[in-house]
Amino acid sequence: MLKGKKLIGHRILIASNRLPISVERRKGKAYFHPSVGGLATALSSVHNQYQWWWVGWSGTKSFSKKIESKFVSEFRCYPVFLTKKDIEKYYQGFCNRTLWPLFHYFPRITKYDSSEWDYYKKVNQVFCNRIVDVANPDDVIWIHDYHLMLLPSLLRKYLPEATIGFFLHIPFPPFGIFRLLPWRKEILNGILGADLIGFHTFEYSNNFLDSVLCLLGKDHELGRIHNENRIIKVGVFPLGIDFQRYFTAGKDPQVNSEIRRLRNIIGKRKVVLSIDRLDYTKGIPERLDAFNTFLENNPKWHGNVTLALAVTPSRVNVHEYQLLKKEIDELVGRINGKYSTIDWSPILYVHQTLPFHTLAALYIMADVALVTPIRDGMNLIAKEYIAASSNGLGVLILSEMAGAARELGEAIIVNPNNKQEISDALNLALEMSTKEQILRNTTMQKRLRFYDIELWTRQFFDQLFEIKKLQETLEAKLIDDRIKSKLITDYHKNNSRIIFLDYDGTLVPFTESPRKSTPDDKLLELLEQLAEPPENEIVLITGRDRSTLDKWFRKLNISLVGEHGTWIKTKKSNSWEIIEPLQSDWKREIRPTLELYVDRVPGSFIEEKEFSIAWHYRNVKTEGGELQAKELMALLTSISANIEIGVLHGNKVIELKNVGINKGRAALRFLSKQNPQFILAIGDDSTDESLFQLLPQNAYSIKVGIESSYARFNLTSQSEVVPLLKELLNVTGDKRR
Ligand code: GDG
Repeated sequence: MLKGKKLIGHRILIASNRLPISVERRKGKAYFHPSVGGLATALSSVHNQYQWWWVGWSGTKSFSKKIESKFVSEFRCYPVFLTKKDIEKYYQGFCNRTLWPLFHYFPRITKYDSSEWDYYKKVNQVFCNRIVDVANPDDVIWIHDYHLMLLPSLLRKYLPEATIGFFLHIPFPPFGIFRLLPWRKEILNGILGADLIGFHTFEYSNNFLDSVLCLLGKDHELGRIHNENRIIKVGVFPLGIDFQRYFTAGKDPQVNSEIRRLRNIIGKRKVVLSIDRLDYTKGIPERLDAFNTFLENNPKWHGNVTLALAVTPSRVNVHEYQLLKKEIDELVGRINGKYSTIDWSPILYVHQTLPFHTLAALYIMADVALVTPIRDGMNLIAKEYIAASSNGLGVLILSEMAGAARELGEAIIVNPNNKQEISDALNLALEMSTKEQILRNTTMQKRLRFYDIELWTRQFFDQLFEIKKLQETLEAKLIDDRIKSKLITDYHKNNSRIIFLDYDGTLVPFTESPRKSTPDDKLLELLEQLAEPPENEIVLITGRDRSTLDKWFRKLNISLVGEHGTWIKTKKSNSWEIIEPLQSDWKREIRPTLELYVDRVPGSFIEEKEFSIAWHYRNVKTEGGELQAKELMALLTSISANIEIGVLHGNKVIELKNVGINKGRAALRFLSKQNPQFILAIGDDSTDESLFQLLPQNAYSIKVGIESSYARFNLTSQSEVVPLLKELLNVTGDKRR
């Protein structure tokens, strides 16, 4: 396993649907050429800098050993072979007819076909097998995009220690849309096999985290999720470009001669540029409609402006794309038919993949770039256009629905469905002063130059290694036999001991209702045995109210702390004492809000204690519980802003209590009086952190669950707590063991 080390010297295995190189056979000869597309273009510039290897579909179902070895030796690519049926069902089917529209917020055209889903699973397994075949133990595996969302977890089964990153290039839809997918949980669990999961924007990562919470019940802390005994991280990495490549393109003689050639065709007219892959998410018909509105409203521009419309062929075998192509052809024909004169056509239209020098020439020439996708993960065209403007001229009109709009705020931002707004933006852009153009563009360029593709890659790997390191740290904190035997020896060696034990989630598992978590005889007996040696002080420190604690534990010779540190009853005093005089009238104001949520969320209920009040939603059957909890949390935080009340989001419960009251403070009462030589504290909840935090270095503080904590050690699960306590007793030679 790669242990928190740097990238250099490690192979990086990139897995993506397509290899960056395709092979084509013509007249018995094989021709290799680079693939066009966001990911291939973006990574090609850094591909050669590291020890990068690529695993992906080769474009065919097989080819000769000779070609395969050329792929490996010359291009560092391991081809994956897929059959015609695989491509039809997995790629054209599940990827393009299900995931692509759904993830781009087009649920109405999304198809759900279980046989296509079966192929999606199959192909992900094919990729997995190929990677398992070629991966070295120290390789870093970087999986890209929606075609391979099951791959992280599949790989994790075969390579449990592997370092795996996953990046999604398209949007992740809001929970309300994602939940429509019949295989939603499988997809989430598939992605969660990665150590680091990256998205272009906060919106997408929040959508993903919402879905993980609502569908799998897993919450996050600063993007960190606890998944199957591993901490993993969700982060935001807006994809950058190879800035210098575009910024210096104007110096290339081939680009310059292309500019001259195009100028001859277009003349002195202003150029509005539109370049996209042929896709309904890119909003091409809507853009043409808006251009029509612009011509309608602005006769002064007739004959003076040309829309250079380049549509790159894509998914040519998919019916919807063929229909879209037809629609665009017709719209262009209609607009040109309506406005053309003998020496001017408003739209110059090409449907082909342009060579780089033509693309760069168009970027440099264009007075305006009209980039108005209906929904787009990022959109690199917008960034490339700005980067190519070495003289600072040109105006970008950008859809607010593109991820790139988060970074390119100096562009004219528009709603892609608002024809009038786009028409006005065109007017504004065509008349913008050069001074303002330069001001806007240089600001954006500064950002793009800094946050380029290299930094993007580096930041992704830095965070990947960071989370790996955290996993190692937590692994090292896991109580193993060595730590356990030291704990037992220390317990045995010292003759003044204090043991703090949380109750729910620590001594007993969570149940549907707090009332059902009654301690059984075995647990009571264990506590009694622990409390028996006179040198032991056992403190049960919990969020429970004092009457419940009395009912369950009054016969035991132990101290009790209730309501997270509000009430203390020491074994000597035998009466409850409040930690400080507290107010409780605020509960009257808060209760109606909680009652509203009890009405709204079936299965939730209120638990009221003397100085705290809690809303439980453990029994809520629908996924909505977590969303409602989030909403309630936000509401309560704002309601309680001006009163001395803290709002805590615990395990399936939201609890309000007086500020400054916590388990740590209550524990101090015991520690300051007794000065024990041996301290043990075990708890599973965020409320236990205040206790862990104040304990001395040599104390045994144990967090139940593999999560970051102030505790020195971790136990994997609640079921290990009672056995650990029993082991302590066994060594002391307790007579009733
Ligand atoms: C996905 C997401 C996200 C395009 N036409 C030609 C050509 N291109 C190059 C461009 C650019 C890339 O292809 C297209 O980038 P987009 O960002 O528009 O991306 P998608 O292909 O839709 O890809 C997208 C991207 O992944 C990256 O994460 O931004 O949101 O959908 O680099 O320059 N290049 C050449 N000729 C063309 O005709 N040479």
